[in-house]
Amino acid sequence: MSTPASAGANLLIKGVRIEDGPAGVDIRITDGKFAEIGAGLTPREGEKVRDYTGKLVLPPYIESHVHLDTALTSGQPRYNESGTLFEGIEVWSERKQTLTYEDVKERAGRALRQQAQFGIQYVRSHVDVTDPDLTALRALIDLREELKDSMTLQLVAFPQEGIESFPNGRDLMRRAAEMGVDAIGAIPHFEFTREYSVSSLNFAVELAQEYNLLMDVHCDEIDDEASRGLETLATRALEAGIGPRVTASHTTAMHSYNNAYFLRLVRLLKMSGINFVSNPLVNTHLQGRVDTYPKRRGVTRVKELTEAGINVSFGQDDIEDPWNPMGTGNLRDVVLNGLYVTQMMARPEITGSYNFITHNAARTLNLSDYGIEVGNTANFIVLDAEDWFHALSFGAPVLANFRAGRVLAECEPLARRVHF
Ligand code: 17E
Ligand code: FE2
Repeated sequence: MSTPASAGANLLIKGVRIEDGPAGVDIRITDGKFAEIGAGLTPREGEKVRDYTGKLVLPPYIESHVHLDTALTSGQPRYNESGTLFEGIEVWSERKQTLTYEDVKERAGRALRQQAQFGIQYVRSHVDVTDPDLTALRALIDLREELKDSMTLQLVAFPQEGIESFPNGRDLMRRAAEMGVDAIGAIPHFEFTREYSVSSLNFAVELAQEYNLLMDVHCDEIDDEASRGLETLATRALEAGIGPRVTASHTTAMHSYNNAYFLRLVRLLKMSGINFVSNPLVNTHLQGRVDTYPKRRGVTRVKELTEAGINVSFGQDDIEDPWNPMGTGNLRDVVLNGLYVTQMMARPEITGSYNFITHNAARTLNLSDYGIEVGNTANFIVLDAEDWFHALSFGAPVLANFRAGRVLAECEPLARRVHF
């Protein structure tokens, strides 16, 4: 009798280090769940064994911020010449005119498989809903269902061209909520006026509460130090008591805030309990574009937020689209760039940095059943390195990406030879 695809495997993993724990640990997986973790476990009958002696095991990577509807469209119909966020939005608006259901599904499916190769299993994708036909959303809702045994996809109703500033913007957001998104978005810095910025956030918070959805707002993604969407979002989240279910993405204006304002703000941010996603790779590319010299880096204050005990994760944002000509989905590039640009280069900051794309991101996504613990579903990755420091520094490949004990994606170790 053949086993159904969703049935979990029985497997013994030998000789690994789990996160920053000791080396030489074995992991027993029974019916697709972590059953036993310890040294010197012996194989049972019917159990497959994989010897990964000396390798690193982590929980799967989580992509906490990407735009799958725009992925793999770079150059269509033209390239973003200026490298600004705003030209990217114009280019995408042109590409949107030719969007089809099949087109979105094919590109997003390709991007997701690329992500799986790099050790990702959970993806939060923003989906542009400023489209009267909601084409991308229909495609991604179907893809979320079709791939659910392999990848966990969260969808955010993202009003790229505004809620108050786009024709029928509120209605489109409401239709998206009805269709079954996981989270409500907003884009306060792109609305025509401050009044619209505030009212769009009020509307988004009310909609999220009405449909009991998470929130993830593109918030203050601009080098304007006067962009103040974040304080409104955090205040509404605090007052509604939904902070841990709310995320502020990008918040690049925080880079330019004066320190006195930031000091006042950080108290509110802590009280609210909201999460942050920084996209350091893409925002170092998009921000500072109207500066001469010095050019601002435009990355939010990850170090200070982290030190204040606020949850921050890292995202890729874009895979070959109008906002990033490059980008593979490989989060290692994002973490490496993020550490350098935020100057989080002290030893514990480097060795703990996998949290930006694992546990911190799990908190942002409000995931349960995540992590290498007895009783959880056996989702994990194996890296060709002895520990995270070396995995990050050398860009170690993900040898295998396991979901419920089954291999989703794998590759051979790199064979390097030096001839001197
Ligand atoms: N749209 C937006 O408003 N900001 C971004 N960084 C991307 C799309 C990628
Ligand atoms: Fe984004």
